[in-house]
Amino acid sequence: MLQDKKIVFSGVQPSGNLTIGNYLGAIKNFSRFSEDYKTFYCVVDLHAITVRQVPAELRRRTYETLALYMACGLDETKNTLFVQSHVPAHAELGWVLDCYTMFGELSRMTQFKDKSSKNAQNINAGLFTYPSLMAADILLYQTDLVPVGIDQKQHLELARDIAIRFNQIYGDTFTVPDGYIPTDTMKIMSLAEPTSKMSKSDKNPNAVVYILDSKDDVLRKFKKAVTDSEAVVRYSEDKPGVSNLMTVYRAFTGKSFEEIEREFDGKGYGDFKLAVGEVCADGLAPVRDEFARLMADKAHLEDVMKRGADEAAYYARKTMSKVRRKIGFVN
Ligand code: ATP
Ligand code: LTN
Repeated sequence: MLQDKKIVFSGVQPSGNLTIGNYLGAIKNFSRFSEDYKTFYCVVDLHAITVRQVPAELRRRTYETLALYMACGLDETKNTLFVQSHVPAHAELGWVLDCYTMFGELSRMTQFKDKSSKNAQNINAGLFTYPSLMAADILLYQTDLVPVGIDQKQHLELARDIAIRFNQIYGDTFTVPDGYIPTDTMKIMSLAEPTSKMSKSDKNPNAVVYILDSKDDVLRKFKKAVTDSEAVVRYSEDKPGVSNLMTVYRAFTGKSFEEIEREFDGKGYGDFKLAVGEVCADGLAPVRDEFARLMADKAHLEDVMKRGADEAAYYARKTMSKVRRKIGFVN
């Protein structure tokens, strides 16, 4: 046993500007584990290239994603922050696990179906085997808990299945991980199309609020958000637009849905949307400021990623040597 604490691992792709969905559904929750767990938070650049990236942008976004982790409260001395491609064991274990993942399993992944319909001209093998690389990320660190949004639940279940399968063949090798999916903010919806997930790769600029948007942009986007014709602030499945705005408002204020309904009783959507925009912009302001400060010091970011990769590689090596031995590779 390397250490007594349980292990947390999660990753975010440097594939676009991060949204309030990434923030509320994932990153904001990461820091709650820093004290009681050994935490690994990774910028998953190997996953990002399953969709074509502009090299200079990928590089910039890798720095930005790391800086955002830190701006969202992840202290580099309490969390291992690193870039996936800096630890080659991810790719190595990814290949091994490809050989223990079934074609049929990968074919059932809804993210693959969704992304291949959106990238019909580039349905590459990496997009297909994305989930076994994600399983490698998780299993490499003997992870106990994986905080993610609900869209990743299916991938997580596959990671568990792969771990169980491998353990059944070779004896206990991997910890079987559990997901940690925050029920209150697990899926923030698009402002333009509130029945689909807010996604950083959405082409419609009004659908998505980015963590780094200016206050004016945040206010404008919420003002334009699609609602309904009832003009009553009430949480209900048949009011996806209003319910999504209430979820955002609740996340930034800590108020319950009942309190929010009372607060806006008799008021129109105009007042409500303005209030949601205000709390969101104000809640993000400290993150934006800290981000700007961190991005101004590239050398520090490079130092953080270097130390993170060294530490991650140490843990990864332990698992890989066990895996190699069990499979029958010559040492
Ligand atoms: P893309 O749009 O490029 O597929 P993404 O916005 O889903 O990307 P990822 O890097 O794949 O972003 O996800 C990072 C984390 O953010 C994951 O844990 C994911 O579950 C979470 N997440 C992403 N979008 C949302 C959302 N709208 N609501 C809640 N959580 C989200
Ligand atoms: N697939 C995830 C990103 C991701 C991840 C991981 C999350 C890659 N590897 C390991 C948790 C654990 C996504 O698309 N959001």
